[in-house]
Amino acid sequence: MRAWSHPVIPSIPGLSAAPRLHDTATDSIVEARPTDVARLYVCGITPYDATHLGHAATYLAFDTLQRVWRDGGYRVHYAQNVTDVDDPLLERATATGVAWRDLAREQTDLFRADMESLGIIPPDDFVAVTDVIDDISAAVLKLRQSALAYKVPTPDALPTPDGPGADLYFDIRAAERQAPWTLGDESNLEPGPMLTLFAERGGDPDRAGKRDRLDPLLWRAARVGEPAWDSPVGAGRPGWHIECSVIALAELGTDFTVQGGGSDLIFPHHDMSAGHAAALSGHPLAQVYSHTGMVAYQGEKMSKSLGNLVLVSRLRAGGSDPRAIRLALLAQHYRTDWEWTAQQLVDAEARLSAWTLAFGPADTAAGAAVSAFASAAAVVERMRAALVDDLDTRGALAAVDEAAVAGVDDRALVAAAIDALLGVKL
Ligand code: 5CA
Ligand code: ZN
Repeated sequence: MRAWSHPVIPSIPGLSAAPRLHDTATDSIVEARPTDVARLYVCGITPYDATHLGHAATYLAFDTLQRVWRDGGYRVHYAQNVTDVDDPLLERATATGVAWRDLAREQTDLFRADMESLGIIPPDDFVAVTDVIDDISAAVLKLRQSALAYKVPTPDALPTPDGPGADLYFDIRAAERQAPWTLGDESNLEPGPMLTLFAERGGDPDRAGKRDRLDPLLWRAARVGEPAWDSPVGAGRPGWHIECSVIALAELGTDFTVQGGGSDLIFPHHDMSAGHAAALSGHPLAQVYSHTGMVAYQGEKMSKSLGNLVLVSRLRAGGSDPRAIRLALLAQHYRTDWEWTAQQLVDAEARLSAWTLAFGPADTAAGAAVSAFASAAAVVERMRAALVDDLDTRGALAAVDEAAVAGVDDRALVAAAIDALLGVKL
């Protein structure tokens, strides 16, 4: 599927080191050093409501990672899915009387426009689940043939030519014996909280007939009034986690450099996607599992289901400069949970003005200090050192803030570094 246009990224003298990133699987800081090309997968949106600042913060974190890799001389291969058929989207479409495909198309278009306005690097492969249903059903069939998928009686499923339709589940215990996976050893997690998270995040621990309460759905058999596709595992549609395993493996192969997303996806989504991928390929899905903190608003995680949203499109329509939105998000550490306030945007606008005055094109900088003497090259190195240190954007911002006060010997170099590394064109 078409993504959105690529920002123009200048190159700057010198090279970043390979970034060090927090890895959720080992809870340690590791070097995300690509062997050849840096291969990145970031879980995409479920397009039933518009892009909010939580989404933007997550995609911006992985945009920053890509900028650091590129600055280090690495090529990047980036893939992202769009969950354009899933329960929350179908429920919203029914509730609002819109055809689910139209809802998905409209919201994906809005997401593209929001990402482009924020200068986010687009994925090379932007893959809608509805475009790869055959690949997903083939993967489910393979799991079934390896005895890692099983049927659960499904009285409300439509009958198939071969008998009653049935949902298919992944057998986590059997899969663990056959191909243990990296991110999750969910048997080590406390069962209570894990069951709660599973139920809150699309799972069905109380479904009768499952072998383990945490076994996730792989394939949902066709029901009256629900979208379904014919397939070798019966008419139906994919479960959630398998889509990301299949798309990531197809586009990036196994053992790719970084699997990313918000921390709300650690369990069960990334755990189960890693499990499916290991079962399908015999290899770990990724080398590093990287997760962003949750952006809150009005005291709760910003989420489409709660409706406490600050939409990127609404801020833009209200006249906010997308560069200021970007700077407001970069002023937070990507791994920390934080709460959005309008003041953060005011502060970011002030920062953007100060930077424009100090480093922007000369005509807007009339009146700025001319006698300045911090080394621009040293500022760039400070920015690089901060960013390779687990994407410390706040450190990079502080380096630029100080230089804006002191003045530098090469304004254009700092402006180019702000553009290349932070994605802000002054
Ligand atoms: N389609 C699935 C992933 S396969 C999904 O989670 N979609 S989503 O639209 O709910 O979220 C898209 C991305 O934004 C995910 O990486 C998610 O972790 C992240 N995200 C969602 N809400 C927030 C938030 N409040 N703060 C930070 N990141 C968020
Ligand atoms: Zn995903």
